[in-house]
Amino acid sequence: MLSRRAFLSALAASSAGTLARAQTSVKEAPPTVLRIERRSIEVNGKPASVFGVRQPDGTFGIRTEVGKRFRVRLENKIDEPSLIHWHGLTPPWQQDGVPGISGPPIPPGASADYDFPLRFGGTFWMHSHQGFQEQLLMAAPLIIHDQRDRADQQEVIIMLADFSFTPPEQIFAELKKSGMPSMSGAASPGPATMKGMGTPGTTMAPGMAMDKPDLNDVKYDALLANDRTLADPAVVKVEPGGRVLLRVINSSSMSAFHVDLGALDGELIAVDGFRTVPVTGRRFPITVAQRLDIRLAIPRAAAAHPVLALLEGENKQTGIILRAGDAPIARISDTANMASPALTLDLERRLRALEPLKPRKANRVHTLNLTGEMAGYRWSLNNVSWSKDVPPLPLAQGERVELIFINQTRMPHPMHLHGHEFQVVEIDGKRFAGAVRDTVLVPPGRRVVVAFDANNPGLWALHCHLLYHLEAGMFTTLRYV
Ligand SMILES: [Cu+2]
Repeated sequence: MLSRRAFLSALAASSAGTLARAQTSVKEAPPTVLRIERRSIEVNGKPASVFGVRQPDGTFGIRTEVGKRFRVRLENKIDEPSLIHWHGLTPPWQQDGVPGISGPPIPPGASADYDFPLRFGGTFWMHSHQGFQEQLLMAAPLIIHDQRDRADQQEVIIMLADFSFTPPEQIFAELKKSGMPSMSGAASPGPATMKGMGTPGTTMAPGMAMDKPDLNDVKYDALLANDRTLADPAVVKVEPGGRVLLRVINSSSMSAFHVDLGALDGELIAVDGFRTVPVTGRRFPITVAQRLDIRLAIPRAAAAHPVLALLEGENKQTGIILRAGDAPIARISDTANMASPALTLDLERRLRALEPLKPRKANRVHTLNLTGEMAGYRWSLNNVSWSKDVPPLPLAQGERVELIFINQTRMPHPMHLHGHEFQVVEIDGKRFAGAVRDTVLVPPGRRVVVAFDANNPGLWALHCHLLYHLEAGMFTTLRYV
């Protein structure tokens, strides 16, 4: 039997769609075509060449339904190899879209086919896992509708991103050169605050008092919400008195935000696609790669309701405007009056999964110390920077596995496991049945434990989702058959 890997690479190497067609019953609709493309946007009044993942009719990403199969033909229309990861989904491992782990990248002009069942609904996304393509906005929504969607509810997607006119290779080179690149932001430490910063082997006891965390390695030229800044924000018409479901996706390479609903109360109903006991509030944290589903009741009066995203630790912001009726739209500055605080685990501690994992003792526990230093920009797990020679973490099918993340650095790290949803079960020694999700924030000095069921055998990536940390080696794999 042709392995899936061989199957995908055969498709990638030739233009043959024949294999896929042979597997497809005549009655099935053709697969959704997604194209990896170059496109132009305008940022701060200047043209920018970025990437996109779009259907032939221009739709970004995919909206589909739970219970359907994810049947996609991905076409590479750019002049370099690429591969797309379906973030948060649980495909067979060969279709997970991580070059060198799941399979080879798609060469320019070639395509690859995907076909697997969609087990659950929610807000997901897709992004390149190849090189630094994600920094050039190679990301798109992946929405799986389910019973949460109501006919009387308008869906509004907000894709957050960070943007720089500096090529990402140069950003990375400068980070590696000094650990404090010239594009380093206001919150970046001067030499006086560099002391003790994550020297090799430095350990910090979980929960110990931390100095100000080190945030925002990269100073960006703009923060985007649906490709726009607040100078010319996306304006979405909403019904006065109507209901809105915000699907917020943080597709940033490096930037975490506080989502700020202004005067509106929001009801958080899901994180990373998975339902939680609803939490009402006006401000919700979202680190890199996470998603928030927030229900809003729009007041009856005509008004413009900004939904802002405040960069953690700084006074930069982006956002969109929900416009109810013919309300005038006031210009909102991309600079807030004051810097926002760093993200904390206060919300994470309160979140409770609506459908938690069955309580069960872990069969296997892996401890992952998040390690590294700004100097030389070396990032690692258990002091090992990723290379092909690093053996995968072992586990076995059917096991309940717990991953203990202990952040020994001064930077927050959003940790993402591929191919499985996990549940947050402990923060700093306190057990609880927290949110089911796929990416969890581990702030400096903190200890976070997640649990998952080993029910999707294969070779899977496990990494920090900050793009330049991942590229610098804060990445590993796990494998079981
Ligand atoms: Cu990191």
